[in-house]
Amino acid sequence: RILKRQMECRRDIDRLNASFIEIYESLVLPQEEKAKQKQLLAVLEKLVNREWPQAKLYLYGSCANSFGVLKSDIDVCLAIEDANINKSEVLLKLADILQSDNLQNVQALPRARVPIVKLMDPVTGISCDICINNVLAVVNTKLLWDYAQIDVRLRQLAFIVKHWAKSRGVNETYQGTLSSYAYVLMCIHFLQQRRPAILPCLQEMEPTYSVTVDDIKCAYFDRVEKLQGFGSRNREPIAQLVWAFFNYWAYRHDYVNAVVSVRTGSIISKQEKDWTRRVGNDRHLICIEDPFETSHDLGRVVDKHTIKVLREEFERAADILQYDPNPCVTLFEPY
Ligand code: 3AT
Ligand code: MG
Repeated sequence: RILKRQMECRRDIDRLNASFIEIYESLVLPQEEKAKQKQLLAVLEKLVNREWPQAKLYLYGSCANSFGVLKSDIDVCLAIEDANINKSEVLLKLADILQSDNLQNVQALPRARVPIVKLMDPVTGISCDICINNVLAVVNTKLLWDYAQIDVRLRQLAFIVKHWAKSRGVNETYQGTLSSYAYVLMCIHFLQQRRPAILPCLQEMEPTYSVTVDDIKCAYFDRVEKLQGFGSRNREPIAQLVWAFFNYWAYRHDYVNAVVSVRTGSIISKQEKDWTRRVGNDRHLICIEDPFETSHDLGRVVDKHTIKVLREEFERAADILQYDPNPCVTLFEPY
């Protein structure tokens, strides 16, 4: 009887694994979408360089960190080296330039937390946000991209977690839940912590890439092609990792004391970061350290109401994966 039960279990995991891989593949951005993004970037570059010949445009966020799902907007950073520029003026000028071309819905938001110009390109149908000199975001985009090259299970896990978070309405920073960037960092950290580890800690290795941005030194090992197969001693399939990820955030994470840190590849203490009490609006109820801007807690948007929502969602997901006969459907049910 025991053997029969074990074989059934095995079959269940195999089936669940196949379903998760299918979901992952359905979310991955097709090549032709990427080509369209490049095409739009080239159009924008031409327009921008007429006004600012030295300026450069960079893609960042999910269109460049390899965690982009179908139908994401693209994030563009306009980098102007001149230290004397006034960001709001540049933003308004940029909106003017774009408006006079045939781009649609051009809108400058100079007072947003990250000031941007929004637009829609009618040729490709792509919407786009352009910010100015947000170079740190370009660098953290590269870090995420580099991690994704090491083991395919990172992308699989992160796509499933992002898809879950969007379906369940817990991917809205302005409503007090977490950003996609925060979820990807949680996935990287989780895979750094598996035993055997599936991902290394790139910032603890001999740096091969180093830049200083806004007085922050960003350095890490970026020859990731040398790390192919790093996680191969760990043979956990994606279904098991998804289950363990939600189980960790539902029942095992120490919300009182622990900070998740991709920079060190470990858990560090709130005490050490002085994140033990509320300062202004930062409550530090779930702590995720930014890998470069280490004073920045990506969980600071979470308040005493939304922490409950989040934890209930983690528990719901963990319980579904444990007990539900058809978890791949229930997990992503709209809230
Ligand atoms: P979506 O597919 O658009 O949901 P994304 O990876 O593009 O995911 P966001 O649109 O939330 O994520 O953010 C765009 C990029 O901006 C991702 C990251 O490089 C940077 N970023 C976002 N939030 C922060 C933050 N709080 N601190 C530093 N960088 C951030
Ligand atoms: Mg984005």
